[in-house]
Amino acid sequence: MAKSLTDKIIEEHLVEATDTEYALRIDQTLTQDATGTMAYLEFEAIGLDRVKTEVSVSYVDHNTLQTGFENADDHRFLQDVAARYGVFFSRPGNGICHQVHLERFGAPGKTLLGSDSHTPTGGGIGMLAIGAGGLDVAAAMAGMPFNIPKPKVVSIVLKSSLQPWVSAKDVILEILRRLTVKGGVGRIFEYSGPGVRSLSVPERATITNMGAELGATTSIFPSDEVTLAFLKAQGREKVFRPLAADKGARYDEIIEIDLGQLEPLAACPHSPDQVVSVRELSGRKVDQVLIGSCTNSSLKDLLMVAAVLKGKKVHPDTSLAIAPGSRQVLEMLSDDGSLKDIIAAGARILETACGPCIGMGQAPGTGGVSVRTFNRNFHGRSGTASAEVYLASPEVAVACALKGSFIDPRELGASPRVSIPDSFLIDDSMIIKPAAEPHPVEVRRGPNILPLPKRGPMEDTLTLTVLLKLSDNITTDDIMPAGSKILPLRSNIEAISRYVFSGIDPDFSEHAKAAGPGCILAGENYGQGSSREHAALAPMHLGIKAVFARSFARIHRSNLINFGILPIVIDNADYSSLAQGATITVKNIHKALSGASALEVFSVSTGTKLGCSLTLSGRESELMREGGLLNYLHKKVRG
Ligand code: MIC
Ligand code: SF4
Repeated sequence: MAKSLTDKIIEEHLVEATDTEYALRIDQTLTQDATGTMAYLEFEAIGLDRVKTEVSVSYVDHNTLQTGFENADDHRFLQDVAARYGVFFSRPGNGICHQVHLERFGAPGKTLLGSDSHTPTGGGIGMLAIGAGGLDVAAAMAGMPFNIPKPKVVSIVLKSSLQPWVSAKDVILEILRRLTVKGGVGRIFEYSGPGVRSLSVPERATITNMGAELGATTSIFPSDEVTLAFLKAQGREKVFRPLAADKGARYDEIIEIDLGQLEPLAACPHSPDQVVSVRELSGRKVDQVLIGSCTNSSLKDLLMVAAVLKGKKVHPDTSLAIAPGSRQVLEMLSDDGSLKDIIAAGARILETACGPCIGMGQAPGTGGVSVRTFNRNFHGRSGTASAEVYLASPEVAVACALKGSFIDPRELGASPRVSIPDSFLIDDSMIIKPAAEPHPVEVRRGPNILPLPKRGPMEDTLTLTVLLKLSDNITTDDIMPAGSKILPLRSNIEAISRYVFSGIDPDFSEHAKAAGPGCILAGENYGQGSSREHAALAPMHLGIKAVFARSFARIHRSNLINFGILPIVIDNADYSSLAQGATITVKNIHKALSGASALEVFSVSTGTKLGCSLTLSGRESELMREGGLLNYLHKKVRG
């Protein structure tokens, strides 16, 4: 039978298939510092001596602003732990995990599991690359398969090629416009068609990166002569293998996009799917432009930006800042003089890291309009609650920086032509190899790195207060905000839990602790966005035992299960009738987890039975019974 590319890679890595799930062998893992400290604490708790994957890499790119001892201590812990357990360590300053992984480790046909939701960036080079919580990545490093719900495979057929000034960002913005931030849940997007050949690997990676904003499990491009050229230029052609779907492969859905018909687009505040054409925004004043992030910080992107800026000056009322995605990109910009053009135009050069994308500096002024080449513009994520953040391509962003207001870059005249070189500058000296002998390595822990909190055994009956009633599409940034003040607390759950839901209710954590066991009531797509398991761990610490939602985002649902929080789907009528402050009783939990009978949920005030369901796979029920994934793994690995 003709197979899709997704089917082929899944088949090669299949450990087990049930009616609802695939268990996949994981070849590579990546972690970043904001999720990595927990992931390695969890790996340590599993109790193995070395990772069992082909390649595991620990990156430092999120918490690079060192305003106190915490982040530097975390970096040192991560470096020690990498040496000790057989993990490559990419030093701070070497670049953003997804960009560096694509350049130096990505390989077609391999599976990659990363503790970051934008891990699907690797799909640009033909990997099956999936984002997950840190504990799932720790399990993969311990050699355990990773389970995904059987996905729908969607074919996106690309036709013709992009017009000048239109770029890969516009392709994914167009898909977000059509499908929304919920449109990819349970799906893998597989790209094909004659338009694929016209896109370089970094452009493909922009598209697969931002597929995360669709809620997709992942996105993938074929591995072809363009992939080979990229790998050759990185001195890594040895890992190349051609990969594509068979002719006549069947898909669950098919979407066609004529690249030649696309125009420059932008996502308006406060969601990546609020997409309009840049023409419609024309003339609106822009206070700040930021270029970078794992979506758009490749050499190609920044060569384009430099070419547009050459000989010109940034508008006096607009601040332009640029964070190259990797040291390789920065060094090459410096070597060919492009960096000089960028600096001379008045741009502010930032460290090669996530930086402002995760609220590490560059917060806009009050009510400021910021145009960013990033992938998320959730309310408050920039660090300024009143800011208006737009997402757009580097071409649109740089045009706005020159003009001081929104402008369709096609108004700038002929577009500069840039292409990626035949060979990149290769210097892996900032990637430290693991120690040959693990045992002598001492793992140093700063005072902010505290042991993992534990959840007791699963209760059979729970009486819970509804601590918050929320609407649709609540993000993990809403649940567990990031930014320069809160991110340094990622290794200290007690301290970070004070900020749970703080953007919605600054006193939430106090209320939650005072109320006793609690739950959250939410609409659809609860927990969209990042993979941060702190959005489950910290609520667990505050005594939250269940989330009742209309539906859940994939990674967050898994994180809730991993930490023993019940992800219960509630029907619309009961969602509407319940109010904040209500009390809910959940009965029969153990029987429901063993499949013997259904969960029983009642509203205490009215006595009525609520329309709720708890749908877990066999494995998920088992680990819930054990009190979460860590206890379950401990048992499995140690026997
Ligand atoms: C993000 O873009 O939201 C992050 C920060 O990279 C997160 C991970 C985290 O919260 O540490 C993600 O995307 O998973
Ligand atoms: Fe870093 Fe932003 Fe990418 Fe997250 S989305 S990995 S914060 S650059």
